[in-house]
Amino acid sequence: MAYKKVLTIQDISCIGQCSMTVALPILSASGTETCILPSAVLSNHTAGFSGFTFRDLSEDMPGISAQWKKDRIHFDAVYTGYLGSIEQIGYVRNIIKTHCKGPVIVDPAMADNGKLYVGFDAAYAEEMAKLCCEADITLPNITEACLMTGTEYRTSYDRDYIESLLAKLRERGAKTIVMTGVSYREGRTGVVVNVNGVSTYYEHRKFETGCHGTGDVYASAFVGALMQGFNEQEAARIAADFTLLCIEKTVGDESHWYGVKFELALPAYIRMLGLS
Ligand code: PXL
Repeated sequence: MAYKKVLTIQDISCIGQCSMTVALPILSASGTETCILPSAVLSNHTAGFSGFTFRDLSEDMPGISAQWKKDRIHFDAVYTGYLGSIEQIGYVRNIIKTHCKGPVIVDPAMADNGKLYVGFDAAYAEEMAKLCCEADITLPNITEACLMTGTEYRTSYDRDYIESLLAKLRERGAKTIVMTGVSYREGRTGVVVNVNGVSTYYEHRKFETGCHGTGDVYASAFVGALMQGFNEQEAARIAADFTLLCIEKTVGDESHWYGVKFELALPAYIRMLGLS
């Protein structure tokens, strides 16, 4: 069994089952040593609560990196999610350059359903687009892919629309693209994995109600599978099956509107990876 060390950079939302509080347990369950660099600390995530506190940790990043440098700390991969500011994207770029000796996986984690998350603007989206295009693998949803390519967001589309989004991302320099939430027919959705310009599609059932945090659950499970030696297509399928199971365990509980009960699906994830 591979034992890899990954650094994940994303926020700590104290409440809400997203970003670091899902990445850390999911990556650990995958048998991956997980180091963390919090981008910001929030009282809770920014979607649906009455408000939120936000402490940007950008300023701490250069010092943390300088200390790691003294001890020659390196990671087998770096996986980034929700970041705190444009300035921070620059720090993250330097940390990747200094400490990463393997693949860089960037989840833009900035928009969904045609809209940027509260607190982000077009300038942030543009800087994040650049980071995604520098990465070895990026995992945008359709909204994020549209923002990154200046394309009009549509809820109704066909394969040509998705392929043109992928082509535009590749023109901007994107390498492997894992596009989530791609639905070509009623009741079904899936993920397109584009490697070297060639797309494969994994389709699965679609739940009518979307759950918050599934993008983070998906990206974390994908990275965990990748670290275990699965290729991009296999990792994309495992992450999709796991995310579906997380949603299945959550739907019907209206008190749990803020996230998914991913903990209940972790044993199944471990089995999907062949670890038990
Ligand atoms: O799930 C993405 C995410 C991560 N972190 C914070 C968020 C969101 C989405 O709303 O608000 C703080």
